[in-house]
Amino acid sequence: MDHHDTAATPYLIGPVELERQDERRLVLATANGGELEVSAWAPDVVRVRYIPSTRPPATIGWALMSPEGSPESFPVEITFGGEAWALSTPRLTARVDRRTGAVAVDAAGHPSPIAEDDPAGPIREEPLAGLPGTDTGTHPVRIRAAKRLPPGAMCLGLGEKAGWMDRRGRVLEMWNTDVLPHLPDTDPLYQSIPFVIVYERGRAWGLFLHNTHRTVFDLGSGRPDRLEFSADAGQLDYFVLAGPTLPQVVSRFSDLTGRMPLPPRWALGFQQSRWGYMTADEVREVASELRRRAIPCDVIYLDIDYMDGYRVFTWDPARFPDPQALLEELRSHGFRVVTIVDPGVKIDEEYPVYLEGLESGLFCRRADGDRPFEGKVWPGPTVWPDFIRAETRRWWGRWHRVLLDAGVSGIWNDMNEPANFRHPLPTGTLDPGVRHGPDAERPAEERRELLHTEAHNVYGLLMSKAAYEAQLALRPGVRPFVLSRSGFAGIQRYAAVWTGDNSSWWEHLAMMVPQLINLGLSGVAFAGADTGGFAGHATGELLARWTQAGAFTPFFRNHSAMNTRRQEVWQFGEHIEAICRRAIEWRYRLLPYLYVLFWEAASNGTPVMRPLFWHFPGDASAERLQDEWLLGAHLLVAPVTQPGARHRTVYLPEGEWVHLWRPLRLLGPTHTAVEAELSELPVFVRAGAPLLLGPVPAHTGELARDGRVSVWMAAPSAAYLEPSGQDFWTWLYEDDGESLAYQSGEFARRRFDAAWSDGSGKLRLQLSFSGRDGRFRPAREWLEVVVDRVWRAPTWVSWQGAELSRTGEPLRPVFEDQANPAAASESRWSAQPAWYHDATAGRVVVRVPERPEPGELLVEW
Ligand code: MIG
Repeated sequence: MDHHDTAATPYLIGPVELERQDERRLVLATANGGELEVSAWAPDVVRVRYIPSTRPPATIGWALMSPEGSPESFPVEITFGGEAWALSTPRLTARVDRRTGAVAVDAAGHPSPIAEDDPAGPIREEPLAGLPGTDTGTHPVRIRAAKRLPPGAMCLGLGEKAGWMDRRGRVLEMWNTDVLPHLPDTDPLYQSIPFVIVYERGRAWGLFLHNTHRTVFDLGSGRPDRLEFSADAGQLDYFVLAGPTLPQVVSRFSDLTGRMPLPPRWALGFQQSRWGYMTADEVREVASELRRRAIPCDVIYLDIDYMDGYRVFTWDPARFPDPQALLEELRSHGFRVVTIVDPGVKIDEEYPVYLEGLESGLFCRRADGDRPFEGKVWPGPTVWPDFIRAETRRWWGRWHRVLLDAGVSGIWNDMNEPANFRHPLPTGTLDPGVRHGPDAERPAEERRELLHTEAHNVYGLLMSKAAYEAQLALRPGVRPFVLSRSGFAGIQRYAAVWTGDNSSWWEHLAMMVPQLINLGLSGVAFAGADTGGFAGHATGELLARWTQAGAFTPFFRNHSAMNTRRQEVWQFGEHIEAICRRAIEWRYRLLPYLYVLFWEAASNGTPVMRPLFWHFPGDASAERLQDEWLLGAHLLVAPVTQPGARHRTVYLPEGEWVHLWRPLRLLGPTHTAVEAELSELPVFVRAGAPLLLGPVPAHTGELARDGRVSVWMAAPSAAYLEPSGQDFWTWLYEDDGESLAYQSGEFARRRFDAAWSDGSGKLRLQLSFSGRDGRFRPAREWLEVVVDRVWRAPTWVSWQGAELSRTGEPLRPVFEDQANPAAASESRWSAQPAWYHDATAGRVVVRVPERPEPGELLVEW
């Protein structure tokens, strides 16, 4: 390989020469002694790696599901056309300019190249002084790359960052940090997901920077037409996901970094937490208030005060004298308990966790020797487990027995950036030279020691992996639950994420929406913010509005900080309590629908909480919205995020929309002012689209014996129907909600197709049920179909082709009922399916037998 004099050319890495190629990969020698590698990971995903002449080792693939490429087989062609090399798949061609080394990708569905390098300087290097080298014995170099950013495009994704949805114009850093408060430009926060989606009018491509060091994205700040990114050390390793649609990019990202496994159903319920439940009796009191006031709730969290002097995996003997009895008692009232686990281990010569870890050498090591690095967190002087090592993860996992044996159902991993009080906030963490690893679970070439600078951003990810795997090992067959503050790309495989220490500010209620939307687009479907706000004092109105909105987010937990005003939903008087109860009840009614969304997210990475343009690509008004979202395809949520507001503007995209609670129907696209009394959140449902609603339980445990469900639709109006009619569909997916048996066929799944047509002045619904797949038997005798907003009695109702008779006895829809096993199995309506028209409520309720066979229901009026 001949070396070019870099001073003689404006291009650091060009010209490039062919070094070698194999089936899916092209390796080029760069002018400055490095290597540029371009390979096809999937038909629509290309990976680019630049390895500088210092030859830093490859990124350890903790974030990646399948480093070598997706398992599908597809043809790859590599050609050289004189000026450029080209690597082509059926969906894209990645070109490398011979003279400059610049990369660009032509991809199906994109009119111009994507991920196109700045030809003036595709890659730059900056020596970084002051940091010790890696095992190559050289000093690290920071590498920068720059891509062209098309003028109208937004920059989405990048995890939970503060601020608005479109990150364009900002400089964002990936370095997990414990920080409070979250101002609009506070950066970084707790999570690092170095994945950006460039989106414009229905077309999207993504770039995942696979490097765990501190990385920085300049999203058109320094230069409006440039997307620059840099990594402090290591290789420049990135994936371009070509789309061309947003769902394709996000789904591919979930192939690359994994998907959320189906969580236990109880984790979808309402959850109550507070830093400051000091004693077992205080926890009992919270639990009994929730039940006494009929506030449905599934989970109570124990924050750091349950521990003995903040020693992880202990219980305070005076304040929590008999955890097992406490948890049993709570369980008998339907409460699960999730305990916080902090990584900092107290230095205490009488504390077995410390002694064991020390003896086995499982703590993070100082730069200057094998002694553990010491710092300070809640317990005082602490050391940190080295989660980079598989043996530490297993050892830590075994300690979870202390909690699981007491009856704990899930683990809440906090402070895992990791935070260190010895260095002042906001950057307080371990020293850069602290040593980690190697990870014995990685392939041989990745088993190496690394510095904290490289391990930092994956510390929380690997701690969560430990907590997740511990639950699988100690409680086989039961779905784990982990909630994590910190993470890296791939965190969704192990944990749900909450957005950390927000404040009880209206601004943070508003910010929750773009934060959670972007987390969803970054692979994290199961995410939420502290409802009511963590820091500062909530007001009743803020809590009401936040509870209404939180009920429609994937993870729904009321949490607040010590020394703030108490903010359980009854703390602001009966009026606010009633508003919150109603919102929480709706959360529970919607669980059958929500569960299907979680199952979809687990199957293909589709976010539960979606921006409007997910379903309405190309709608310019939808594209800029971040004060509304879609929960699944059919439910549009428009939270009120200003004090005193009693109406708000709602944008409804194309189609007919019906207010979930008001007699209001609107034809989109439209901007409309909608009333929103304090008691009411504007929520719209697509007319004609099936929702799945259930009864309201005190907690999800009651649903195991009451599987009643309503397939609920708001009738579209004949006036707005397309002449050819209109079709909507949904899955109904169910299982036991708790075990892993669904993986071996213990589930029930069927599809409902609703076809609406206008037949000579009569509106007609044909609802087809597919046969029920799977071996799970839902706990119900009847399947209920409700057609709402029907004021005239039907003239014809048939099931399986035979006319159904109208019953004289009113049928009350299941979602107006409390969960109740007796009601689920009762056969009051004889063995006959029947229907009822409630003229006052304006709805038709039909009950047909729950059978595995396909079915067909016709309703005409
Ligand atoms: O330094 O455990 O984000 O949810 O209540 C604060 C106490 C430590 C930060 C978490 C918060 C939790 C709090 N923790």
